[in-house]
Amino acid sequence: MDIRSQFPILSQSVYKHPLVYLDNAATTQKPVSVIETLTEYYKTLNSNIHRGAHYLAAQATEQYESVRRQVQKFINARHHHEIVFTRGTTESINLVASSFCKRFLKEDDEVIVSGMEHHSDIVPWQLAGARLRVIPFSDEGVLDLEAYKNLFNEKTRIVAVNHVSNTLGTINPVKELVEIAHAHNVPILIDGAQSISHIKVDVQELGCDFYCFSGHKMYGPMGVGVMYGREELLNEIPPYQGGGEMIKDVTFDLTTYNELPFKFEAGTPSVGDVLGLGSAIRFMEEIGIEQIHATEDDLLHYAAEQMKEIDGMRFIGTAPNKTSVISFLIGESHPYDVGTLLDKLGIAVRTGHHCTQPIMERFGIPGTVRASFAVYNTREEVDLFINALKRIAPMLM
Ligand code: C6P
Repeated sequence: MDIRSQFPILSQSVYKHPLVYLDNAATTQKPVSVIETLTEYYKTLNSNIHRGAHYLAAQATEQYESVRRQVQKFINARHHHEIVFTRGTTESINLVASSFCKRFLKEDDEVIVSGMEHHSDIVPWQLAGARLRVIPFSDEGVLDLEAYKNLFNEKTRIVAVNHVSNTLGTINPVKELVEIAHAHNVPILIDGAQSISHIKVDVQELGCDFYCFSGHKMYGPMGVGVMYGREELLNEIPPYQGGGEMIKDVTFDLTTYNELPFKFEAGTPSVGDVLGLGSAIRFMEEIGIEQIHATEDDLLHYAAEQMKEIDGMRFIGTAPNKTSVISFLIGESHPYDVGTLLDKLGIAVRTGHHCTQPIMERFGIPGTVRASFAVYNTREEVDLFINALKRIAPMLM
């Protein structure tokens, strides 16, 4: 497959420079197949699912449910009803935090998170009333597992950590984190927003209890995400939102809830986006996750090696096991200035705290510049990025 030609958005110029899109950790671009799935859905299939007694509704329902099975296979979940569609990682974690804590959290109970969590894996637990205990990490961006073991006590209710840090790129040792949590009889949620498009995810292999991710970071549409949960736990926790579809019977005195996964899918879902997610999975499977990882890893090392040679370059996050994310600063210059100058040369990166303010506090910095690669990026684009950095670095020192 000619990967590049699948992404029409990439062949444009900005400020008279070819666009070099290196903001893939924020969102990936969409291949033609995903775009066509969305337009075809609205041209030929649009209808409300699980309800209508007509042809279109039946077709849309069948396709929506077939994507659930596709996701089940993609992450190797045991049952298709363990796959809940949400609007994205943020909603998935809010769902678990709210429902799990309603069922299991008592006053003064604790949730263990890591110091490198996205705000989406911090704030929902705080909203649910938990006290947070935090796993520290080294200057390279590696979690301190000994410190982690010492955070458990009789008040620990759940652990919530990311698989990959969006700011540091670190791939965390999820299997080990799961084993340690389970040795303490504590369940564990994994935020997979930054792993799902880069490395193989097998939820049974990992042994985690919840796994959350977004479609838009894996070549799919915005507005759709997944919350995987182990059947036993999903049966134990209450619904998140009330409304249509999530009920069995409603009276003014008592409501009973639908079976899994519908108990957690209140209201009309984003059907077209779910179908688009199915297309995105097909796109990834056609290339193969190993090939995706190999391409991105090559770009990561090719870029990092050349960046090292630039005066004033400071890397934030140098763990040995990383995905294709490079966070950096040039001397004492503000990340926003670097990002703005790169933008004027056609290079799209993200600047700021990346919704991980505790990481910035840990390093005593205002933010970073972040370049992140996807499977459609090329060495030629890295060359343009490096040339741009070489041009702007002297202006900032
Ligand atoms: N990180 C970034 O530029 P949503 O917005 O719901 O799709 O994903 C939230 C989220 C949760 N966890 C991690 C590790 C993430 O990286 C993100 C989203 C984007 O890094 C936008 S802030």
